[in-house]
Amino acid sequence: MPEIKKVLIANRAEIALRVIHTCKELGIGTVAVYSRPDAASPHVLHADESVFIGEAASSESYLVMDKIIDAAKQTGADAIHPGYGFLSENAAFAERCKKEGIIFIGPEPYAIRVMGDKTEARELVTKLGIPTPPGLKSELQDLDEAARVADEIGYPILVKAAAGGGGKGMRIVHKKEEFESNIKAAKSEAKNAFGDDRIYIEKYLEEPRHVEFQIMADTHGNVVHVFDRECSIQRRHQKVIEEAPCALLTPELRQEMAECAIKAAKGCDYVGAGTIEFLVDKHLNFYFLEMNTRLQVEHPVTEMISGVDLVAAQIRVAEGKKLPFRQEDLQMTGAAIECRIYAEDPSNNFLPSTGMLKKHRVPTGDGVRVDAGVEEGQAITINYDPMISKLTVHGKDRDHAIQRMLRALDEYEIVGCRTTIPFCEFTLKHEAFRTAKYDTHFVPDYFSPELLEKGASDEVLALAASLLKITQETKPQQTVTAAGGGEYSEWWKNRRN
Ligand code: MV4
Repeated sequence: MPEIKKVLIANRAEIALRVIHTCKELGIGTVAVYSRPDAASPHVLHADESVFIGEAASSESYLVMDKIIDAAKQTGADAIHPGYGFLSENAAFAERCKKEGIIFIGPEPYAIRVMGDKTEARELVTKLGIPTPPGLKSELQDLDEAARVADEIGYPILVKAAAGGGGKGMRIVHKKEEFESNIKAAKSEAKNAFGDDRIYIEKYLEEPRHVEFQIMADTHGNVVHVFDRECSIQRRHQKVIEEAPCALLTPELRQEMAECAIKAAKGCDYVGAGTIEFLVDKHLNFYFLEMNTRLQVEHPVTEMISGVDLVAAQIRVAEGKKLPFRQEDLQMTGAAIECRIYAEDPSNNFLPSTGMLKKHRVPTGDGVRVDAGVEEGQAITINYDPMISKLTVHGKDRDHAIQRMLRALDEYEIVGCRTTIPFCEFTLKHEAFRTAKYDTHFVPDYFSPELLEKGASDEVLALAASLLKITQETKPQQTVTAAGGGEYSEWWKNRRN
């Protein structure tokens, strides 16, 4: 395999910048592609070269294989990093790159195809002895047979689309009488959404937690896991807050789940960075959900607890090099939390909040990482995902990471659009989150807009600041007491090394 000298990043915003950063550190050239509204975006300005690929609609730019391949040829890029979304889990695109002699930084088309088909993935991992939720072994063929299985495993039942994933095309069936009508509706929905009406059924797990494992595999048969993440804080299947490691797992359970994750990766000859998603129920039973064959949005929490540069590992593995670490070389240190900062209004049903980013002042300091795709002065439009940035912090333990995140959220200044920062603050202060006793229903169970702290106007803030100054100046000097209860508390340690 040849060395990669120039990478075209077939993506935009924060993830394009994330890949560019590592390429630069590795001395690899970078090519950005951009749509018309992205012409002056940071990912274009930071790349060595850039190629215009079309209009705002993704279907005319970031999703057009021919344009991406042409851009790579035109600039002499020897590899393409797809980021997440867009063409990242498109087996035909990976195949096309191969045919054109361009390295696709990701798994082989076979792995993308198998894991992209949720019933095939289910069949494959079941054969490998990995637990899946009780249900039909493969896609639903016969309605009477399916109804019998539903009776056996018991209601509620979840109907899922084979071509779905990420929560698209799911329906909960609560009782027998609603089974047939729901199956028919789900089929027609799936046909409309994916052009594929195959569905399957599973027992609906009631209060699950979403726990996923990061794996990394090379072309020499080495597969390691880079620990786990918990992503149960979601809103309409959109993750909002993720953490690593998952606070629920014991070392034994982590080991057992990691072995399953590695088995799943080996079972589809996986190469590169991948994620195996599980649901964990309140009895700590775990079930395989799906495998994502790409770098995930939330990969920074894994990088922070492991010290691994996942993008660098992806690139080296794509060159055919061996993984630079063995399982026993990897260690988890402390805890990390990521908050996705969206241009959405949490006090108004998370409505997209577009506008000019008049001010974008990001938090700084030890253990704070900001992956932003937009800069001050740029407009937030409805053309793409409304994510402004990912704010990730690392602390010596979970409590420390929570405190650090609250500090960082407080420091974050955005003017020009509403953001999900108040929602993140609400969550991080919530008892259920602080005690790590939460599941995928956190948002519907606990959140309502009235519970958000009212944002104060600039005048009120200025007044409050001057009042605070006066009270502090007149307050008697605080006495300094020793930290902890006599025990050496290591309060001075930032990380747990
Ligand atoms: C489930 C489930 C309960 N039982 N499967 C949602 C996204 C897709 N990846 C699968 N999902 C679920 N599958 C069974 N058998 C509940 C969900 C689910 C969920 C999963 C993870 C995170 C958030 C979620 C929110 C609602 C439902």
